[in-house]
Amino acid sequence: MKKYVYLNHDGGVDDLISLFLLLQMDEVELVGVGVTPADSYLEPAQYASRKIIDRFGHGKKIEVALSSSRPVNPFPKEWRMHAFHVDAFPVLNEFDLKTGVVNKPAHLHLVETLKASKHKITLLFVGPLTDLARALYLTPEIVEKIEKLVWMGGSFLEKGNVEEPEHDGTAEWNAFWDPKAVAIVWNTNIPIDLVALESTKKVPLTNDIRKMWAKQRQYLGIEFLGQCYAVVPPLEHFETNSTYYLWDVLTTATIGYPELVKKMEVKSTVITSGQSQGRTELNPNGRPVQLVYDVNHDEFFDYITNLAKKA
Ligand code: AGV
Ligand code: CA
Repeated sequence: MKKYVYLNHDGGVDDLISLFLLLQMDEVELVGVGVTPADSYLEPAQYASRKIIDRFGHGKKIEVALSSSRPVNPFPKEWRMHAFHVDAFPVLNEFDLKTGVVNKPAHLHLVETLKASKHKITLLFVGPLTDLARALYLTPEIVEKIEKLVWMGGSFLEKGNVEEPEHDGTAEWNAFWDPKAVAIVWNTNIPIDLVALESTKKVPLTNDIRKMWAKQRQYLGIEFLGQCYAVVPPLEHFETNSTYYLWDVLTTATIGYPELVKKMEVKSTVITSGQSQGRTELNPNGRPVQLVYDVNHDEFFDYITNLAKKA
C-alpha cells in the first residue's frame, strides 16, 4: 500500500540525505517538502533540496515550500554551513534547475496540502516542529488528515546533545530550537513516533561505514552518500559535540522499513523555559508517544545502502 508522506526538513546533511532516500522508496509518495532554516541557511538548503529532486527524483514533480519560521535558540553557525557544501556538489549541478518553489510559506503549504488530500498523510519532521505548530494553531482541524507524525527529536537520556551557555545539556537540538512548538504538538491527539537520541546513538557515522560506501562508489547514489558524509565529522576515538549520527536518516528509514526498529509507549511532557528548555521528560500524566528506542544497526545500513543504489 502507498504511503503518502510530507517531509519538513532543516537542511542538515542527514536531512538532505533523508529527502534523497525518500525519493528511492517505491511504497512512498512524497506529497510535498518544507524547508526550515534551522540546522542550515535557507538558500543552500532549498537549492540543494530542489537539485536532489531534479537529479534523484525519477522525474517526479514535488512541491517545495520555504519556511518563515525563526528560532528561539539558533543552531551554531558551523553546522548551518554544511548545506553550502552539498549544494555545490558537481553531481547536483550538472543540469539546469527545474524544480521551483511554491509561493507560500511552508506552514501554509502544509495546511493546503493536507486539506486538498484525499488520503491521510504521514508527516515526517526531521528538524524543529515550528511549522507544524503554526499550521495546527491556524487550522486545528488538519489533525483529521494526519496519519501520524514521525519526528526526529527529543531524548529521555540524562545527557541530550545541546551544549550551549545557560543550558544544562539535557535537551535534544530540534526540541531546543523551539520548545513551545513541541508543547503545541504534544497538546494534540496526533499519533507520534518519536525517534529520539536513544536509538540514533546506535547509528553513528564511522570511518568503517565511509569505507564501505567508498568501495561501492560506482553507484552514483552511493557516491552521493559518501560525498555528503565527507562534510561532517565521524565518531573516531570518543564523542564530541560535533560527532555526526544518522539521526534523520534512521527516522526516514522507519517509514520504508518499520521492522528495523523497536518501539515502546512512553508518556512525556516538554520543558518550555529556563535552563532545561527543550528537554522531554517521562511523566505518568504526560502525552503518549511511541518511542523508537532500538535499531538493528547492520540491517539499517544495508537498507539505506541498497536504497541509494536505486538512484
Ligand atoms: O539533534 C539532531 C538533529 C537532527 O535532525 N540535528 C542534526 C540532525 O539533522 C541537530 C544536531 C545535533 N548535533 C549536531 C547537529 C551536530 N553535531 N552537527 C550538526 N547538527
Ligand atoms: Ca535535521
